[in-house]
Amino acid sequence: APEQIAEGAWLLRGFVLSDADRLLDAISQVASQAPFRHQITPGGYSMSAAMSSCGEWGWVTDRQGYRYSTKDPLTDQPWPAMPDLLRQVAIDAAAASGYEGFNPDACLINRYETGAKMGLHQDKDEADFSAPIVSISLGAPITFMFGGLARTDKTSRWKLEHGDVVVWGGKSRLFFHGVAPLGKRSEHPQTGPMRYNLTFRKVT
Ligand code: MD5
Ligand code: FE
Repeated sequence: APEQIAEGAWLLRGFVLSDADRLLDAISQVASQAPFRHQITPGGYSMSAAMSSCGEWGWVTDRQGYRYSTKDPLTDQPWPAMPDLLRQVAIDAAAASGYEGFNPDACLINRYETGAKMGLHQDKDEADFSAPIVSISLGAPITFMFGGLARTDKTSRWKLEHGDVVVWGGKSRLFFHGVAPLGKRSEHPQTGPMRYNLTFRKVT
C-alpha cells in the first residue's frame, strides 16, 4: 500500500520488484543509443551522477544552462523512444497514488556509483507542475533527502531501495530534494555498486 511521505507524495515500496530485470534491460537498451555521461553544470562542475534520457524530451545541462531538449547533444539525434514497459509502470504507479491519466513525455535516467550524490534542488524546468513526477529506484540503496518549499526547510531522510517507486505531486512537487552520497558498502546483486533512478515527467 502506498505510504504518504508528504502532501501529495507517496512511497510505493517494492512496486516494480517483479519488473526489475526487464527495467534494467530497458535501461541498457536506452544507454546503448544514448550513453550515460557526466554533464556540466552552468557553474562549470561535472555532475557526479551520470545521465541519459528517453522519450520526447531529455534533460541537459552545460555551461549555457539547464533545459529540456528533443535531441541528445552527444549524438545530435533524437532521444531513444520511451520503452513501453517504462511508460506503463510509470502510469500504473501514478494511478496507484491517485494521479490518473499521467502521460509522461520524458524519462531521465540517473546512474550513481560510490560517492555520487545530488545536492538539494527543485525540479522546475517543466512547463506544467500539475503533473506528478514518478521516480523508480533500482540497484544499490541510497538515502533520499526531502525538504520543503524553502531551501532552508528541515529535511527528512528516506532509504530508497531496489524496486521502490516514489510519486511526487500536488504541494510536494516543488519541494527541495536530493540524495546523499552513495555509500561505499551500498550494493545490489544485480547492479553491484550502481544505483539507477528513472524519473518520469510531463515536460510540455
Ligand atoms: C534521484 N533525482 O534519486 C533523484 C531523486 C532528479 C532527482 O532529483 O531531479 O533527477 S528522485 C526523486 C525526485 C525526483 C524529482 C522530483 C522530486 C523528487 N520531487 O519533486 O521531490 O536520482
Ligand atoms: Fe530532482
